[in-house]
This record gives sequence, C-alpha cells and structure tokens, in this order.
Amino acid sequence: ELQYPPRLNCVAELFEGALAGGGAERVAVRGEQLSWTYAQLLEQIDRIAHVLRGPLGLEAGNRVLLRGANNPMMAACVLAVLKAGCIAVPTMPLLRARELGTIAAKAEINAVLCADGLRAEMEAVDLPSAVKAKTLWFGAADGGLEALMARQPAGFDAVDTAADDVCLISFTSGTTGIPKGTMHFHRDVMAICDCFPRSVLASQRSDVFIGTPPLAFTFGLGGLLLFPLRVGATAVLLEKLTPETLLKAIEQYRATVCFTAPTFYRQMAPLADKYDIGSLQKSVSAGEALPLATRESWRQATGLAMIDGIGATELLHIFISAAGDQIRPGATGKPVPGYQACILDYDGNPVGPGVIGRLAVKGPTGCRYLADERQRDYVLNGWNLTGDAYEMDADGYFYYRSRTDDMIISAGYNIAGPEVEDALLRHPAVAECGVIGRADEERGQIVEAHVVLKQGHGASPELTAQLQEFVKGQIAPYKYPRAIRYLTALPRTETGKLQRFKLRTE
Ligand code: 3UK
Repeated sequence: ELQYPPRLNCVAELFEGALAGGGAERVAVRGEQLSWTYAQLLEQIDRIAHVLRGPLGLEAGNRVLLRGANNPMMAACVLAVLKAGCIAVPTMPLLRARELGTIAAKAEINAVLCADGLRAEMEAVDLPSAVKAKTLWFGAADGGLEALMARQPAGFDAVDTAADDVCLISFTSGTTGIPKGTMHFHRDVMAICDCFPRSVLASQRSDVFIGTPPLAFTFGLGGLLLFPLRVGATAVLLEKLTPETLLKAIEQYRATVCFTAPTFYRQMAPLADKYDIGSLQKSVSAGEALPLATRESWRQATGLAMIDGIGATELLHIFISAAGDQIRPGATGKPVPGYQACILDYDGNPVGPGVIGRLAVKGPTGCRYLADERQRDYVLNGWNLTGDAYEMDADGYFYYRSRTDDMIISAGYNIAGPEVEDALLRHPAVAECGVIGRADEERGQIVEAHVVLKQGHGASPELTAQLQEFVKGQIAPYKYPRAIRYLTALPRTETGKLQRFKLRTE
C-alpha cells in the first residue's frame, strides 16, 4: 500500500529524496545545450516559481498552459508550476492554434509559459486578454522569462498543497478526435514514481534515462523526468529525435534506460550495430501494441529483452508490464504491483482465462475527466475501462488484442488487426503496416492491410499475393488481408500511435 501524507507537494517530495546523500551535485538534467545538477535545477525551479507567484500574480490552483520541446528549461517550468501550487497543462509541441485554443478554453487557463521556438503558433491562439497579459516566453534571445528569473530571490518554499489537490491536467493525444482533459493529484505523481520504475525497472541513482515521448505526454513526463527525479538519476532531454540520433545519443550519454514507442525500436533495430549502445540496460516500449516481431528483432540487434508496458493518460502511466524473466512473449505482462486488472464482458461481468473482453484496471491512479460527461464510460464501479480488448491466461498474464472498437468482424469471425500486423512485419519486404476492417457487403468487413515497404522493394500484384500467402502460413488463414494497399508512410500521432481512423477514411 502506498501511503502519502495528507499535505504533499510532489516537487518538494521528489527533491527531498533526490538531494539526500550528496545528490545535489549529481547531474539532474542534460540537454543539447546545457546540463544542470540537482542544485542548479532546483535553483531554476525556485526562480520560476517566484516569477509565477510574484510578477505574474498567480495564485495556488491557477492553471498554466505549458509549451516547449523536451529540454531542461521546459522541465524546470513544469516542475515550477507544481511547486508553486499551480496546475500544469502541458501541450504537445506540434499542436496548432485551433487545438491549443480548445485546450486553453477547456482547461480555463490563467497563464502561459511557452518556448520562444513555438511562439508563432501560440500567438495565433484566441485567448482572453487577461491570459495574454500573463504569457511569458522562455529560451528567447531577449529572455522574457529568464530576465524576470534573474531578478528573483533564490529559494522558494513549496506551496503547501494537499495530496489530493490537482497538479496536472493532461490531455489525451486522441487517436480519434477531440482531446479529453484528465486531472491528476500530487499523490498520483508520487504513485506512478513508486510503482512501475521501482518494481519493473528497479531504477537507481546511477541510471541515465533517455527517449522520445514529449514531456506533454504523460509517458514522457514520467519516464523522462519524474522517474529519474524520484531516484536522483539523470534525465537526458533531447529535441526532435530520429531513430539514428536516438541511437547516437544513447551512445554519447551512456544512457541505461530508454523510453519510446514500438515503431522507433523497429526502425532502430537494423541500425543498432553502427553504434556502441552497450550502456543500455532497459528498453521500455509503450503507446501502442508491441508486435512480437519487433521484440524479436530488437533482441537480435541488441541482446535486450524489451519491456512492454501499457499505460494511459487517464491512469497517468504504465499499469501492466513485465521485465527480465517475467516477460512472456506476446503478453504485455502482469499488473504492476499496486494495480489490479481483470477482463470484463460487455455486461460488466468478469470472464476467465482465454476469453477476450474489456480490460479493467484499478489502482492508486485513475481516470478523472475534466468535463465529466465521459467519466461513466471510462469508470465502472471503480474500475477503469481503457477501451482495450485483452485476454488473460491461467497464470495471470495479460495479452493485448486490439482496441475494443477496432476489432474486425469479418464473415462472423473476430479478427484483431495487430495480430495480422505482427504476421506481416515478419516478411522481409515490410517495414511498417496497419491493418483495419473495411466495410464489405458480403462479409460485413474485410481485413485490409496498409503496408510501407522497406527500401529496395516495390509494390506489385505478385507481392500482394506473396504477402497474403505469407500471412496464411502463420496465422489462421481466414485472418489474411483480402486487400493490401501500399503507402510511403503510416499516419501517426506525435506519440507514435497509428491513426487507424485515417486509414479507414482513405
Ligand atoms: C494504447 C497500448 C498495447 C492502449 C501511455 C504509457 O499510451 C499512453 O497513453 P494514451 O492515453 O493511450 C492509451 C492507450 O494506448 N497502449 C498504450 N500502451 C500500449 N496498447 N500495448 C501497449 N504497451 O490502447 C491504451 O488504452 O495516449 C503509455 C505511459 C503513459 C501513457 N499515457
């Protein structure tokens, strides 16, 4: 059981641990341009917190929209907002003015901290004049925020918040449409730090965390900032990573833990032998299903057993996972200690092993939508329904099948797209693929594959026939893709998730 005191400011709590035992002089965050020790990061946070409560005139509970690429200053801004007793509303760097306007209005923001590099889009957002007057830019040559910081005193006493005061409003990236705001408490932040990284990663001070998810995505906020802070480790925060530059950065920074999405591992695997990534011990994959084919190619390339983990913005971070000898091929894993999971049928009754149903999760974190109209769709009797179709085995391992609304029903058969994708990914010509159900008069739906070919391979009717035979040779023949389309790239969100709805409307 996780127990936190009733008065809790998560940033104060995180630093108390990180600074203990000579931690102050250890490197907390490393960016492309600069690195800060824990003492230096704390000083930046305290100066920003003073700016928020002083010149900017914010009060506890005020909401601050945050925008920036992954770097030390962006990290300091997020943490300062929490330390000052305000609520962070981080936004994805690629969002456009209209989407930002929706988020700003929904979250009823009071102020904005935005990286100068993202200024143009932010200035195009239709905001109340009171909020415009409380907008500060950081990382600019003429230093808006930095100039104010320089005039603040050192040292800021963390605002005395309650453990169940909201500190974060995180918006879902929305593979389907309108972003939903989810609220999280100070104790939720501590809870995710004390669950997955402790029991699955066994992370320690000597760890160096690296990866791709934006800090505005809770996968990145946890994995690339909060988790390293909790144990006094180092967070490497880099902007605009590609598979090549991530491999290079792992080598350069001697990273030990990597967080990214399956598609990144898939693209890194064939390049891995060009870099010395011997420092890497843990490779965490989340955001979407990890195909067995990807797990195997990463293992072959690096010798590492990938740590799959399913998380959700609603639950803040990863709640089912497995590492080391606990890994079972094809399974996401078991509930992370602290969480419980079960499979429910469509009437809400639990089903036993071997039956596909709706994944339900309960634990120290859970869904609290900002506007609660969808709350009752996600939470049933205290169980969070993530919208995923899962199956459990007799040993309590959980196997992802598909999103519940992505299950393909063809001629009466239930077919999970990811299983067909895994089969296709094993073919030497296939780089990436996405499988959907296409409406069909005769069969209701047919399995349709969207395939990106590896370099040196061209689309042809012969290849289509070959891929179809290839799938039939691996999984039940009725699951083979009756239609195959070739694309040069798959539509993905900023977080690496396949946007199946875009494949459907093509
Ligand atoms: C899907 C997975 C299969 C699944 C997230 C780690 O992805 C995160 O949050 P989102 O709100 O999406 C949640 C949905 O994404 N998914 C995520 N991981 C897996 N499906 N296997 C996986 N390993 O449909 C889930 O319901 O964007 C991931 C940590 C924090 C997060 N917010």
